Formats: sequence, structure tokens, C-alpha cells
Amino acid sequence: WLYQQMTTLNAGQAVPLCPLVPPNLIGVMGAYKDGGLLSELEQQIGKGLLPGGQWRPIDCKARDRVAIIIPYRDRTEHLSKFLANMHPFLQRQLLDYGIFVIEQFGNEVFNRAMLLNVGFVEALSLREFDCFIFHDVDLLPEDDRNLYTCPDQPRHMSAAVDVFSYRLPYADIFGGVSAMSKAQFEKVNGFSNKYWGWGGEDDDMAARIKASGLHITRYPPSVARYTMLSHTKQKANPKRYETLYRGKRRMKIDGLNTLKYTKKAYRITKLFTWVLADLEHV
Ligand code: UD2
Ligand code: MN
Repeated sequence: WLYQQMTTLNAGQAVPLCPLVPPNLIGVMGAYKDGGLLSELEQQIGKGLLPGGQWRPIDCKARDRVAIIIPYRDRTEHLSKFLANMHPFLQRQLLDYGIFVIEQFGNEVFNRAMLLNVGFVEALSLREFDCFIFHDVDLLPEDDRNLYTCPDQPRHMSAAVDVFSYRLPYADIFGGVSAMSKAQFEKVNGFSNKYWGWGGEDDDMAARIKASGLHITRYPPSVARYTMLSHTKQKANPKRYETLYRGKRRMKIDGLNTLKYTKKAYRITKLFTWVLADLEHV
């Protein structure tokens, strides 16, 4: 038994699996809303990280290899606040993780779902991650018992967001922060690539999950609490209902298997791995 619990990190050095419940969690902690400049943050927390905003515990072997995927464009202040919050948070959870910022190139309307597909592909090309957390840059978790791992069903993480009065706005919501294993994400063919502009892409994923015989799980709202940083509203996509209506039928012919993009730039920074993606209409 003990032998099974041990695993070799460096030659000759065996470490046990990390405890199921990380011992250094704080619980309710709120979210620090100050972030400062990215360059300052690099000074403060960059040293403890592996290149590209990766980290893993050294005294024990992490149970999960988790890629955090951020869809991103033009929200610099949010990004530094996000990173200032998330690195310490994920480290307390003793995860083997990497943070990926997937930025949309150009001025076309934003396509969150497609960027998340790009993040999935790019993270896997770097390492064999087994768990993916798709994370809005403006959401900060308030309680570190909200473990960023992938259970045997997809998990909607942001169940209680301050701007929604810490209540679920509707039963099938899957937007904000969500967790899926590699196998689950492949089973549903990833996100649809067809949602340009605000809205619908998260509901489309919820429909894919259901149609694949999976179901959405959640932590209790007392734990799954988030603060949303303030921002102006994006213009809603007028075609979102129409696209959603035909969504389930498209699942096999629209998603990971039809994703097309050009990598305009790629950088391993101290705090995250950055991909600038030019998305193609597919
Ligand atoms: C809601 C959902 C979000 C998504 C969206 C509809 C929650 C809590 N959030 O967010 O997950 O389903 O509706 O598409 O349910 N972004 C940029 N730059 C931009 C625009 C968006 O970086 O110019 C990224 C950023 O990570 C942002 C995310 O996309 O947090 C979602 O966009 P939003 O915050 O404008 O939308 P919101 O708050 O209505
Ligand atoms: Mn938002």
C-alpha cells in the first residue's frame, strides 16, 4: 500500500501523494481586489513559479494536473488581479497547474468559446494535463475550499457570484468558471466555434454535456462564491438564440474537430503562458 502511495520525483527521491484535503486552506478569505502592475507582481510571486506560470508542490505528488484557461483581450487590470489571487490560491490547493492566457488577435467581436478550445489544444501540446478549468478573467474565488479539480462529471464552479446576489441565475448555467476533464471535453467535441459576441456559448456547452449523457455538478453555494470585477457590458450576439437552437445537432461537426486558428505569438512569461490567436470563421 505504502509503495503505491509513493512516487519518484527526482531519481531516488520518493514523495507521497498529496493529502486529499489540502491542510493549508484558509476557507472563507474574500478576494483581494488590488493587483498592481504585472511587472511588480512578477517580482513578488514570479520566483516561486516554474516558467509559464506553472507550479507543483515538491513535498508531495499532486493528484491533479490542471490547466487554467483564460479567454482574454484588453482587460489588463483584471489580469493582474486575477493572477495575484489565483497563484496563491492554487498553491494552497496543492495542485500541479499551469495558467494559460489565450488572447484574441484583431478587432473582430470576441469569441470566448473558441478561445477556450484554443487553450485546450495549446495546453495539451505543452503537457499532458488531465483537468481543464475554463475561467473568466474577472472572477475571483472567495473561498479556497472550492477545489480546482475535475470530478467524474463536469463541474460548474461559479455557482454563487456577487453580481447575481450569490444565487444561481438559472439551473443550467455553465458560464463563468467551469471544470471538465480531458476525456469529458473530448467527448463533447469541445465548445462550439460559432458564438461571436456575447452570450449563448456556455448554454451550448451545457446542452452538449446533457446530450452526451453527462451532467453538471456544483459545490454548495456557500463555498462556490466569487467576486466579479467590474467592466462594461459587451454587445450581445443577436444570433445567439438561433445558434443555440440548432446547437445539439451540430455537436459532432462544430467544435474541437473544426477549430481553425493561427498562432500570431506565443510567450512563456513568468506568471502565465500567453497565446495570441487569430481565430478563423469556421
Ligand atoms: C457571462 C459569463 C461568461 C460568458 C458570458 C457570455 C458568468 C459569471 N459569466 O459573463 O462566462 O458566458 O456571459 O459570453 O456567467 N473577455 C475579455 N475581453 C473582452 C470580452 C470578454 O477578456 O473584450 C473575456 C474575459 O475573460 C471575460 C469573459 O471573456 O471575463 C466573459 O466576458 P464578460 O465578462 O464581458 O461577460 P459577462 O460578465 O456577462
Ligand atoms: Mn464578466
